[in-house]
Amino acid sequence: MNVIDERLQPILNTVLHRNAGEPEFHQAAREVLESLGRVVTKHAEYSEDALIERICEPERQIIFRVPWIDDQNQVRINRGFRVQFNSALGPYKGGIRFHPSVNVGIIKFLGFEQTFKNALTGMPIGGGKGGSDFDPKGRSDREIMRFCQSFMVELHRHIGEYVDVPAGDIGVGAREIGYMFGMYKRLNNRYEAGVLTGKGLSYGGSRARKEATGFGTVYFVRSMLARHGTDFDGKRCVISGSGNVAIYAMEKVRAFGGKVVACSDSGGYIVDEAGIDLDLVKRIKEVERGRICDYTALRGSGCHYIEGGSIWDVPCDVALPCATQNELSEADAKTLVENGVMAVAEGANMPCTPTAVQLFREAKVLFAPGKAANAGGVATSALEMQQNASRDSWSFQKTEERLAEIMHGIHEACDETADEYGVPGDYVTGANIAGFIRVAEAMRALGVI
Ligand code: NDP
Ligand code: 2IT
Repeated sequence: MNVIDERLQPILNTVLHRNAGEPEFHQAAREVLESLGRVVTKHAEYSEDALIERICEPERQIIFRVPWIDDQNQVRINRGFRVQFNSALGPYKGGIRFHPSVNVGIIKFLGFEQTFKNALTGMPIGGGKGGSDFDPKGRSDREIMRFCQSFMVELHRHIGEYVDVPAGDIGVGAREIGYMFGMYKRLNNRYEAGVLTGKGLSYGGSRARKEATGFGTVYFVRSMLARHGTDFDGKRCVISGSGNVAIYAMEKVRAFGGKVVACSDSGGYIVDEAGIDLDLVKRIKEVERGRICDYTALRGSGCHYIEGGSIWDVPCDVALPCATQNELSEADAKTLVENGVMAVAEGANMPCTPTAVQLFREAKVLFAPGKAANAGGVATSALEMQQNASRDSWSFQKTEERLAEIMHGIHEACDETADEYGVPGDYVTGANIAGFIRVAEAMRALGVI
């Protein structure tokens, strides 16, 4: 575990005390604070006026009841959240997660990470996150619609194009965004396209938004590999998850000449040495909303499914955890290192445990933290806002070119910041410091609010 600067320890103590029982938020705050010792040494002004304490405290936290009626006519109750973390750089911006594990601590960690991630994109967006402990698995389309509508009946009071702009995350894609946008439009009686991003293309969505997070992660890895004199050509890749981020990461790895040999869902993982058949994964996950275990029967011979277990047992050159927080443990990191992994990039938010990250660092594995590597999704959301505000619609090519530029810019910012602060090659410290400085500069200008 890294040591934390003695000037920052009291701030972490306050976070731990004030947010008792929220381990994911503690973990995210500790990681950022561990990076900031070097900054307060060089720039005493950033620790004035309790700026760092303020950055660790969400501006607003909203918790609400979400009643809905299932297909058996039973009333169900879930809990909804929106944590509006920091609006120094722009309206709060961040996804909505529907998963039974959601609680206020998880949404807080995601909103905190989002603040620095959004700053790294260089776009005018603050940080926020929302969600519900609603479990969409096995729910009919009508149930999903009624849930999304009820969720928005409360959420609509707190969001807006200039206030807070939600998008998707785990369990929330274009279908859910469509139902939420429909209810928002009805309640407000205005076509405010820029209130949500990740919309479908038929009603104001951006081309390349669906692909953006996965594509962006792979663009980031390409820059990281190039910086170290190599590329994706012929590399074996393992990508966890088989949702939005994982699918489009697989697509881009393949386009860059790499071979994806394994992917997963929460039930287990598949290994296909010939290379994962992406069209089949898309059919199973995007069309049939099925399980990854269905892959083997549909694909025929040459592949196998392992129920449970760890996908990180599969040897690879590049590992991209794209499922959920803390899915890659210290033991997994050890296995990856023993199997010769060269680069690891977090497509998901905080998928590697702190001890796993430490192990990668010690083994000199190239490691890209989520707030840098997966920022392509939210960056393209900001491009969607830009298109909505100008009543325009860009081509796929133009949007993807902007995404590629932004990802390259994030890579350069992390790399140069790491050099400047005396930790060359440390993308974690580079990302934390570069993101922090952008937020801190704006907060200083805006006074104590
Ligand atoms: P999806 O819901 O599309 O896919 C999530 C995938 O991860 C599924 O394969 C799911 O399996 C698996 N998964 C989810 N929770 C768990 C769990 N507790 N244990 C094991 N597997 C799990 O979500 P996304 O692809 O959008 O999101 C994946 C990650 O990327 C998240 O960390 C998210 O915060 C992050 N992210 C997403 C962005 C976006 O634009 N969507 C942008 C930046 C980051 P199963 O179906 O079995 O649950
Ligand atoms: O974690 C994330 O960056 C997202 N879920 C995307 C947020 C967004 O507003 O597009």
